[in-house]
Amino acid sequence: MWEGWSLSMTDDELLRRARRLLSESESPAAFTGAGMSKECGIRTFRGEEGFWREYRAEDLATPGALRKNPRLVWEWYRERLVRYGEVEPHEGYHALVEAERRLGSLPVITQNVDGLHHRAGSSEVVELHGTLRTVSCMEEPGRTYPLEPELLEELPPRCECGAVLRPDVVLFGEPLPVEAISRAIDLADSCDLMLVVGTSMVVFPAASIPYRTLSRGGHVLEINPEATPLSGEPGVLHVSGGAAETLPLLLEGW
Ligand code: BV8
Repeated sequence: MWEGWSLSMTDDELLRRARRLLSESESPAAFTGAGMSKECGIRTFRGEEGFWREYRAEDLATPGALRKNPRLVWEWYRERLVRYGEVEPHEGYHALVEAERRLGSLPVITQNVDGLHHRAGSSEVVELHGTLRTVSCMEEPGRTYPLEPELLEELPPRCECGAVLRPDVVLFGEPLPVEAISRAIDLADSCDLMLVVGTSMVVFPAASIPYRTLSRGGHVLEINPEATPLSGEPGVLHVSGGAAETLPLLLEGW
């Protein structure tokens, strides 16, 4: 039942409500975006540092850019991959794993391709926007290789057949993997609480997932230092804060 959370609540009261929502949840799920990895030192897409050189993700993460300038697109992905190898999951990731242990399950639906939820130990990670763990031949799409660092010594990486290899991420204008979006929809439709962490809620169809939970009377606990289009929706408790410091706070006292 939506009691309505007045915005005049103190931070302590907000945290107390947030802790209660999480600790009393019988079927929680999490939905994360680039902000989840910000305190690992990985840039977000649309924050102040959302540009890479003079490009935006929407310019680079497209099939056209990959065909027209595969070297440039791979320079961007290689830089990100190198960064992923330099960082560790922060306390917020481990808090999600601890919450999973206490609650029995906490599937994580993520838009991120940095693999940090896997490394932190979450049991189920649904990668809506694909992965950088593997690459595929652009001429023979079924031909997939693990993305080993030596593949990136020469850019763009090439298949044994000579064609350019593409990262197995979902580029703009491409459909999401059927299995991932179906599983995400099932989770959104069956969870009583969705923890939404570090996403600007602007990329669709991924951003429609938390709305599904709300539309069925589920609650959303949003962790983000900024407000998003989701923040003011009925059924959403927005806690303004960073993932690394806020998620561990939610585990206190229960
Ligand atoms: C599709 C690839 C159709 C891998 C990504 C107009 C309106 C609406 C939609 C569209 C439109 N025009 C086009 C579209 C569709 C388009 C889209 O949504 N565009 C947007 C930009 C308008 N969507 C698509 O193209 C999708 N495909 O629609 O296909 C179709 C269907 C059938 C058949 C054929 C075609 C595909 C979208 C997937 C694109 N690929 N990634 C990669 O390189 O990473 S998207 C990219 O954006 C990443 O995955 C990223 O995760 C995702 C979303 O961004 P966020 O994660 O939210 O990150 P952002 O930087 O935006 O925000 C960070 C947040 O963190 C902020 O809120 C910030 O306040 C917060 N934060 C900061 N610090 C912290 C923090 N939070 C917590 N703690 C902190 N410390």
